[in-house]
Amino acid sequence: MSDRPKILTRRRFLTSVGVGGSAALVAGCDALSRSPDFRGFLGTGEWLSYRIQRFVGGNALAREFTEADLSPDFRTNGNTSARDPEWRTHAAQGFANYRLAVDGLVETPQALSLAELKAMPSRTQITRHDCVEGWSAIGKWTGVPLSAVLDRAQLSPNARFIVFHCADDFRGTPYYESIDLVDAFHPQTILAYGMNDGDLPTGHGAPLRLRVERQLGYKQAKFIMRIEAVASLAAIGQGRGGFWEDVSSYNWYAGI
Ligand SMILES: Nc1nc2c(c(=O)[nH]1)N[C@H]1C(S)=C(S)[C@@H](COP(=O)(O)O)O[C@H]1N2
Ligand SMILES: [Mo]
Repeated sequence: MSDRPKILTRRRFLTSVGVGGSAALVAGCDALSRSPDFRGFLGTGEWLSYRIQRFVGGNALAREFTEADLSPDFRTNGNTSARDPEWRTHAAQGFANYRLAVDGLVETPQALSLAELKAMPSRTQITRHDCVEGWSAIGKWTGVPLSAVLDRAQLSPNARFIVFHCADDFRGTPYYESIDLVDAFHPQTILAYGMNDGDLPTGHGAPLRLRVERQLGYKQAKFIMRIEAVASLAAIGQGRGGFWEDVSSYNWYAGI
């Protein structure tokens, strides 16, 4: 059986539903849409793009590249170091005593050393980083799938979002980011401790940074100290799911 009719049907469907139709169709089909704090801070267009990308794209993979595509110079952006005293102590000790805290709505909170993280399953991927400011770079990232870390901590049934607390700040306001569980368990979502076959450089977020490959640069949290599972983002920062979301109204869902 050919799958051509299916494709045609889907294409016809996609071109035939208007914005109103899509909105009606995508609304209400899962628990997320019943989360008032979540719906409340997404703009109408952002909410639609989130729902349509989830509905059409499903768990699609971001494009992966080859060694030949690697950018000779992957620039840094945002903070290139952190002020948190705990992070500074760890940095001075080569992160030998660093522990990633995994807590919040989990059955078994964790405090994982880099050695423990490196002993877990690992994934290496060559992907393109797209910054909202208009530059892109291709890099090779190695890390532990976030899913493996979350499985180890055992999410509670009411966990809905994963929050990444970072060691750096802008004028005293800590950097943080958050993603939903679809992205958290996506196979290309990793906590990277390696870049381009070496340790993750300080400027790129040592010792650990997020790669969530289907979203823009500001979601790729650097200098991660703590991962928190929550049911709602309302009580974190100013409640919009991330530093730039709070201070500059960036979209929480920054799908590429
Ligand atoms: N903790 C933290 N994470 C961060 C930032 C930051 O300033 N602090 N900047 C973000 C932005 S806007 C981009 S484009 C990327 C830059 O990553 P790079 O420095 O590895 O290029 O990190 C993102 N993650
Ligand atoms: Mo960015």
